[in-house]
Amino acid sequence: MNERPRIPLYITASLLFGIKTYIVYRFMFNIELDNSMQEFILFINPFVSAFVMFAISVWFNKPSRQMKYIRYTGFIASFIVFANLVFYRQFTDFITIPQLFMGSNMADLGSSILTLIKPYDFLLFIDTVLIWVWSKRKEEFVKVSYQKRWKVFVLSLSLLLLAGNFLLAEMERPQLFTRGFDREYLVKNIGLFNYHIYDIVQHSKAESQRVFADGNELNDIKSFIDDNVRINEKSNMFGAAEGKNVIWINAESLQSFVIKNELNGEEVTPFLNSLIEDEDTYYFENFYEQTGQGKTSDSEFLVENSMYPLSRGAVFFTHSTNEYHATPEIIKDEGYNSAVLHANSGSFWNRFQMYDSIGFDHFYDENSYEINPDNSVGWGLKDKPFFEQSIKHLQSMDKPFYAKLITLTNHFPFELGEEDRSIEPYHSNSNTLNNYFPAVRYMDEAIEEFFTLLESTDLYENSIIVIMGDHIGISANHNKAMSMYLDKEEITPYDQVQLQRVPLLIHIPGDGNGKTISTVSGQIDIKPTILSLLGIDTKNDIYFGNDLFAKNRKSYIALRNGDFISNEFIFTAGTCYNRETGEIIEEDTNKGIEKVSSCNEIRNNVETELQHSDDLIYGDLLRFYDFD
Ligand code: GP9
Ligand code: MN
Repeated sequence: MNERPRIPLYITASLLFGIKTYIVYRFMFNIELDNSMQEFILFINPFVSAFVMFAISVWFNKPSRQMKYIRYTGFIASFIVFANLVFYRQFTDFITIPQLFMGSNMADLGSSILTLIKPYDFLLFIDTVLIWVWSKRKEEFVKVSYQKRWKVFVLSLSLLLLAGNFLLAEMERPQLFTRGFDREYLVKNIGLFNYHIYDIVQHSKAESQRVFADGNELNDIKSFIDDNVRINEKSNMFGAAEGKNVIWINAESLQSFVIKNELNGEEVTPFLNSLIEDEDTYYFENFYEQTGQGKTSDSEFLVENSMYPLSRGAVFFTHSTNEYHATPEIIKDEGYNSAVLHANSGSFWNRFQMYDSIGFDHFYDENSYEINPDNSVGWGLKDKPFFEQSIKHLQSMDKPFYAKLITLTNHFPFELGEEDRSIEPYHSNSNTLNNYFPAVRYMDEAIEEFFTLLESTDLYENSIIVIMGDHIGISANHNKAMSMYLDKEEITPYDQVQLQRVPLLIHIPGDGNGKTISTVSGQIDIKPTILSLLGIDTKNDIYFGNDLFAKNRKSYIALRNGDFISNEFIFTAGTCYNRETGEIIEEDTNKGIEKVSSCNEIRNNVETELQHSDDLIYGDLLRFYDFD
């Protein structure tokens, strides 16, 4: 028998797993590295995490148990990497614990998920398979029961390595753990596994917040709103739509970059473009989506509550039984009847439950529609038949009503049959972006047909129609193709924020004063705007946005990750940009964001505001608030 030096299996497993994870970080996630320190931390953290994970095996006395531990741990850990990778391809983000409980949504993703899995993903399990096979062979590795001294030594070494890693991370990014709302920073500094542990701790902390809340927290929040958000004068549009129906169109994944833009010399959204020019339409060209992981549901949450969705998970899932004071509930007192129309399963995004909590009277879900293979594509009923069939529901509703129609066809992966394509796909390395254009055009045509239908009834004259893009459709994963389409050298962090603009059109038949408005604005502003248009006072309400037509509006729009857009600045990736020119004003090269002074004042406000909104939700504080 040949004499081979025998190494413990947990060492080999750690090395292989470390190399693999490093490759995934470096080449499969799109993690930004600004300096060599960050590169170094990103290089060491996979090995540290893997060692901590596998070294625990020495505590098992029986060698066979040690082997078993290493096998299963390796497999589970590989699966976690794989799941994050698939998730990342869709959301450019990492999984959070609350997200795992949105499993029913994940399952509903169906065909979308399959397009996110690549054939070469099986390579992620290669080390695990090797270790599995090797661990079953007798001679290859040291297989002994370790002495207590050795166990303690290995444990101490793990902790020391971990502490070293955290120390470097904290030096590189001060206050990483207290401010950790940017998941990419966390993953690049402490690694995927430690990030997940951090996330679990955060989750438990948030859960306990509700239990210990007693309502005293409201005083601070109320004074923050009174001092920084509330405007006391009414805008000149107050009551402009009093007594009218509100027909709200949630335009799935519609981003502003396609508006008034062309593909192969053709307009992408000819109808919306003409609607924007209409004298009855107010178009907001600097309107930002502010959603987090809850996508459509987050945009709905923002719109109805003027509060921020959560930085982790979808508030529709995590806090659907909270007390809210949302638009549908408020307008009920003014005689309004409210409904959502959406031809998808009512459990998706936990809508049944949440709509009840925010006070919608009725939900026309997929059971209220005739859906068959001929009128469906991708996610379900196509937008044209959806609008067509929705008219009769609108007609049957008690007036005045507030009705939200949620479209579906323009959803990732933007599938569309040849017969529904009025423009050809784009040509780039991203099929997602390529197919986006014909799908957007289809939605544009569907909305046009809906307008025609409305005009043939008396609904049109008696309603205002609002169209809003819910969130981005093209993630940063497609930046190469996007830069090609936009004719830019690259998509900078500044461009990325600007791509978070979604169209908002408020169409008021007979108004005649419509125009394009450039105010910096966002989804947080919708509730106060709608209520003001309907002539409803919000004196005592809790909200974080302003009437879009008001003077003296709050000067910034906060994005869910803490970035913001103000009249002067765009703050993102630790850098302060001039909003209009995109020029860098101050850069955070290395040592924390404290130095970026021009943006600092607003940054503090943004942080406080997001914190207050989170506290309201985590503590379920509105249950203590007297709105009258
Ligand atoms: C599903 C639809 C799409 O019902 O609202 O949700 P999204 O994936 O865009 O959040
Ligand atoms: Mn959506």
